[in-house]
Parts: sequence; structure tokens; C-alpha cells
Amino acid sequence: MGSEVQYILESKRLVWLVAVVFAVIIMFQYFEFPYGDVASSMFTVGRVHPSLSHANQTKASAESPKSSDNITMFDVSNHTKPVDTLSKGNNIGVENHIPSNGSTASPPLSSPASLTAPTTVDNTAVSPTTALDNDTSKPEVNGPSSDPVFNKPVTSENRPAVLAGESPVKKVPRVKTVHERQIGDIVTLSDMHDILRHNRASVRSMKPLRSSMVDQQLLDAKLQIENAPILNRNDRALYPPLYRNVSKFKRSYELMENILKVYVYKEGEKPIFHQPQAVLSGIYASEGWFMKHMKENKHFVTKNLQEAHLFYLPFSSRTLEEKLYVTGSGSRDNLVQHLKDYIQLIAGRYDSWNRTGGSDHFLVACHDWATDETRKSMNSCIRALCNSDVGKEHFELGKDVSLAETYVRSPQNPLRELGGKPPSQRSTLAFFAGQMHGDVRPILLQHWENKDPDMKIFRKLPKSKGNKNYINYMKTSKYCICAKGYEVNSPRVVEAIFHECVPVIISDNFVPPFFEILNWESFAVFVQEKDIPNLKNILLAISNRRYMVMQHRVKKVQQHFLWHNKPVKYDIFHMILHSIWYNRVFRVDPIS
Ligand SMILES: *[C@@H]1O[C@H](CO)[C@@H](O)[C@H](O)[C@H]1NC(C)=O
Ligand SMILES: *[C@@H]1O[C@H](CO)[C@@H](O)[C@H](O)[C@H]1NC(C)=O
Ligand SMILES: *[C@@H]1O[C@H](CO)[C@@H](O)[C@H](O)[C@H]1NC(C)=O
Ligand SMILES: *[C@@H]1O[C@H](CO)[C@@H](O)[C@H](O)[C@H]1NC(C)=O
Ligand SMILES: *[C@@H]1O[C@H](CO)[C@@H](O)[C@H](O)[C@H]1NC(C)=O
Ligand SMILES: *[C@@H]1O[C@H](CO)[C@@H](O)[C@H](O)[C@H]1NC(C)=O
Ligand SMILES: CC(=O)N[C@H]1CO[C@H](CO)[C@@H](O)[C@@H]1O
Repeated sequence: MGSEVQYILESKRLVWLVAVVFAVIIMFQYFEFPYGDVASSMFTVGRVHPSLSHANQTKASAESPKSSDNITMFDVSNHTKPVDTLSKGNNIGVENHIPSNGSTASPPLSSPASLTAPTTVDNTAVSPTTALDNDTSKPEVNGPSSDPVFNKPVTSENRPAVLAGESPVKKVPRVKTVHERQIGDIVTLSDMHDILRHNRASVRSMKPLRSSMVDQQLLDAKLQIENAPILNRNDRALYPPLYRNVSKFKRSYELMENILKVYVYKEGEKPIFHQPQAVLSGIYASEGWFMKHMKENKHFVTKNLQEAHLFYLPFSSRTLEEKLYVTGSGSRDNLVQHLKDYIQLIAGRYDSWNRTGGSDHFLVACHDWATDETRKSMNSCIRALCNSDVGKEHFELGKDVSLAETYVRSPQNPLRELGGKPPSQRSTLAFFAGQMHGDVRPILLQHWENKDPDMKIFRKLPKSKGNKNYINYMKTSKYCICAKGYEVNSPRVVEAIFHECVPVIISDNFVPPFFEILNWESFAVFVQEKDIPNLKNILLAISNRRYMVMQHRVKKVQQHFLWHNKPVKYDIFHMILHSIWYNRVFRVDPIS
């Protein structure tokens, strides 16, 4: 009897032991792989690990925010701010003009456990990790083989599956009801890579109602890109470290040049449609310049609907707002309706919309509102949007494209003031100036305004002719802080590149432009909003050698962010078109 009891106790203990060991292993796997840093992950307060599959999460509709365990995902309803409060923002230079009080996440707090110990690994991404002790700093990696291109962040491809049967993409932002958003509830760049990869593998555009020669061409193109020949080392036009895979990009770009045909709809009344001239300057200029170049283009544009791979919906989200939004009305319904009517017109008149349900149609829109305005009638389209916030549901990686926000000061000469000082003449460590839009900038100012001579962190600078003061800081600072405003994007990202200042992006969940193609971490620094108190240490922890490497790359990547009066190869016009093309190619259904 006694021995039997003993036996039972023993087995119970054994079972317990096994269970505990198992749990620990699972915990480590679960925490380690997604974040690449066991210590920080395990001790970061309040990090929530959603375990729902991404596929289901992305379906969560804005109208009915899904809740589980009191955590609301993608609670877009409360992100959208009262339109009422909008100051029309007509003045060029007044950026993101849309007070978004609704989206005020609780101020990113500095975690008690975040004695930030940024890793100074010279060739890997500089993404500061939060750590409890000093042991987590990674060993120095050197040599050409450790270049970011060949040394990508831990991703689902090169890490073991977390748990059998689970989707590799686990960490979609779980945006809690906005006010209770917690530290860690953000989508890091490596999460974005995972989501993109997942979406590429699983989400396809609608199977065409009737097949056409363009479908086959796209499939062929996809195959050729996937099997791209390795880039010739002597190819000087593209600097490999800047790209996620330079060979694929090169091939895809060539194929675009060789086969892509775009049909531009003639329908739509001016000035909302077909009138780019109105939007060639200011912070929304990218939609105007794109429209101008697309409409004038001889190489890509076709008049033959049958041979088009893409269909352009040529409207300006900026003009739409200017012309139709009734100040003080608090309603954007008429703007949304205007776009819906347009699609109905197109769908009724041309078979091309119905053939693919609009999934080969695209738009290019830089106004913050465009993301929301187009999410119903144009959701199937490939949308190039400045407001590329992956933390909200309406930006779909793999389909939608992050549009660079370019502040064009002189439409006659978009390259005016291009460039900046060499690294040795950049005396300021970090620079920021801007209005106190949104909830991140006040925190930045609170910690760094007039606190430290190395940190030139200002509110809006006093007016100066041609904005000389601001531009001079951009040209003479090592790092240019791009803190989000009301929404994730900021013209500073491109301005920094324009003036050869290394961008420091403080905008959680922001999908940077040309994300599909560029290896952003190779030339920019990403600092989480919660790490603002540590900003200076994070920057100082970047070795001078690493800084020189990044600054050099910023100069190399610059060509992709420049508008020219006549487009040139690899410039921003072609890069935007390329991203749209790339998503079109990779969403084509292989079983058609
Ligand atoms: C999504 O959730 C439903 C039930 O909520 C489930 O039946 C379905 O299999 C899930 N889909 C995926 C892709 O996980
Ligand atoms: C959700 O929160 C409410 C109030 O905060 C609480 O009463 C309820 O029990 C919670 N539900 C769950 C599932 O935790
Ligand atoms: C938005 O926030 C600003 C500054 O915090 C405040 O002045 C304004 O009244 C707020 N507007 C709304 C609609 O809450
Ligand atoms: C980390 O390093 C700093 C300076 O090197 C030292 O003062 C501190 O005690 C270390 N902390 C731990 C937990 O080892
Ligand atoms: C880039 O893509 C090509 C084609 O798929 C592949 O052969 C090559 O190994 C990739 N290069 C890197 C560095 O991932
Ligand atoms: C496309 O489909 C819509 C809705 O089903 C229909 O009203 C329209 O006539 C169709 N367009 C064409 C050109 O057949
Ligand atoms: C989910 C959630 O927090 N919803 C809130 C959105 O805002 C409205 C009005 O401010 C609240 O009534 C909802 O509860």
C-alpha cells in the first residue's frame, strides 16, 4: 500500500517535472525566436503575445473590432479622429494637419527594465534591444560576408517553426484599445518581414474571370524573378547592401521595363482627377508627381486595355479633400462616396475591373485620409499610400505599397538643396524640428528639448528664407530624427536621405517606403517610441565606423528618393511603379 502511494507520488512528481521542463522549453522558443533576444523578451513588461494566426487577424473588420480577453485588435474605430477638428492644412509645409486625438496611445513609457543596451554590431541592423544585463550584447560581426544582405534578421525562413501547426506569423500587432496600449504591442521591422512573407505565400489576387495573355506574362515574370541570376559584381548602378535581395530587384526592374503596360483611365473630372499640377509642391507632392509622370509616360502607358498589366486610377487624395471636404462637417462620407461612384462608373464601363475584381488596379495617394477613404470601394486595388501604418488593419503588406512622403519645396527644381556635408563636418549629433503633432513628439521634446547640447531637438523653427535654418541642420547633423506626427509617416524620412543625414525613425508600426525591396536597417536607425528617453545613448552606442557605413549607404540609396522633371532610371517614380508592379507579380494566382 505504502509503496503504491509512494509510486503514485513519484510518478506525479515526474509528470510535473516533465511538464515544467516542457513549459520552459516552449516558453523559451516562443519568446526567443520572435524577438531574437531572450532576456529582453522575457523581462519586458506587458508584452503580449497573440497566438492567433495572421490570416484571421487581418480579416478583423474595422466595423466590428474583434475582442478576445479584453484585448481589441485593430480597433480602428477609435483611431480615427473626429474630422471636425481638422485644420484644413492648406499651407504648404503644414504637415499632417489632421489632429488625431483619437489615436493617442498612452504616452510610451520608459519601461523600468529598459536599461537600453544597444547592440553595436557593426554590420547588422542597429535596432536597440532592451536588456536587463550586459550579457546580451551580441558579438561583433565583421567582414563582407556579414553584410546585412547576407545576414538578415532572424525570420521565419531561417528559424525553426515555433510550434508545429502554428502559423509562422504570430505577432500581428495586437493594438489594445488605444488608451491601454502597452509597451511591446508594436510591429517591428522583422515582424513586418514575416507578415510580408506570410502574405506573399498565402494571399492572392482574385482568379481572373477570363484568362488573358497578361496573366501568363506575369507568371513568367514571377518565375524569372524567383530564379534571378546573381548580380554581377561589376554592376555599379545598384549597391547590394541596400537591398533585401539585389539580384531579384535587378531582375524585377528589368522585367518591368521590358513588359509592363499600364492603362490610365480617361474617366474622372478635373481637378480631383487628372490634374497633378495642383499637387506638385508641399508634403503630398508624391501623388502629384507620380500622376504627372504616369500620364506623360510613353514607355509604360498603353491605350490597349487587353495588354495592360495594371490600371491606374488617376486621382489626388489631396485635391479630393480640398474640393469636397466641408470644413467643420466632421464627415468624410461624401469623399468616400465620390470614389465609390468612380469605381462604379469604371466597373460598369470596362470589363477590366470585373475581370480581376479590381486587383490589377492601383492608386497613389499621400493624404493621411486616403488609407481610410479607399478601404471600401478600392480595397482590392494595390494602394500606394503615405499613411502606411501596419498597426492598423487597413494597410495590407504585400498588396499595398508604402509611398514615400516627399516635401517638394520647388516644383521647378525638385533637386534644389540636394546633398549635405561630409561626415567630418556634421557637428550636431541629432536634429529634430517640428510642430507638436501627435503624441510622440511631445515626449521627444519633454526628454530632449534644451537638455543636451548634442541633441538639437526643437519645436517648429522660426521662419527663415527658404527654410535655410532647418535645411542647414539637416545638412550638418549626423542623425536626423523622424518622429511620427499624427500619423506614422513624415517627410523627414526622405528629407534626411535627401540631405545625407542618417534617418532615425521613431514611429512604431510605420512601414517604410519600398519596404519590399530595401533593407532599411542597413542605412537607417529604428528606435521604438518607448526608448525615447534613451535616444542619446542609443545613438552614441553606434560606433563611428558603423555610422560612416550607414551614411555612405544613405548617399547610395538617395537616387531612389529623387523626383526629376524627366524621370530617370531607378528614381522615385520608377521605384513607386516598381513596388506596385512587384506586388502585382507576386499576387498573381499560379493556378490560373
Ligand atoms: C479562422 O478562424 C476560424 C474560426 O474562428 C477557423 O475556423 C479558421 O480555420 C481560421 N482560419 C485560419 C486561416 O486560421
Ligand atoms: C473584461 O473587462 C471587464 C471590465 O474591465 C471585466 O468585467 C470582464 O470580466 C473582462 N473579461 C475578460 C474575458 O477578461
Ligand atoms: C486634441 O488635442 C489637443 C492638444 O492635446 C487639444 O488642444 C484639442 O482640444 C484636442 N481635440 C480634441 C477633439 O480632443
Ligand atoms: C553593466 O555594465 C555597466 C558598465 O559597464 C556596469 O556599471 C553595470 O554594473 C553592469 N550591469 C550588470 C548587470 O552587469
Ligand atoms: C536572391 O535571390 C536569388 C533568386 O531567388 C537567390 O538565388 C539568391 O540566393 C538570393 N540572395 C540572397 C542573398 O538571399
Ligand atoms: C461588372 O460587375 C458589375 C456588378 O456585378 C456589373 O454591374 C457591371 O455591369 C459589370 N461590368 C461589365 C462591364 O460587365
Ligand atoms: C473599443 C473602444 O474603446 N471603443 C470606444 C471608442 O470611443 C467611443 C467614444 O469615444 C467609446 O464609446 C467606445 O467605447
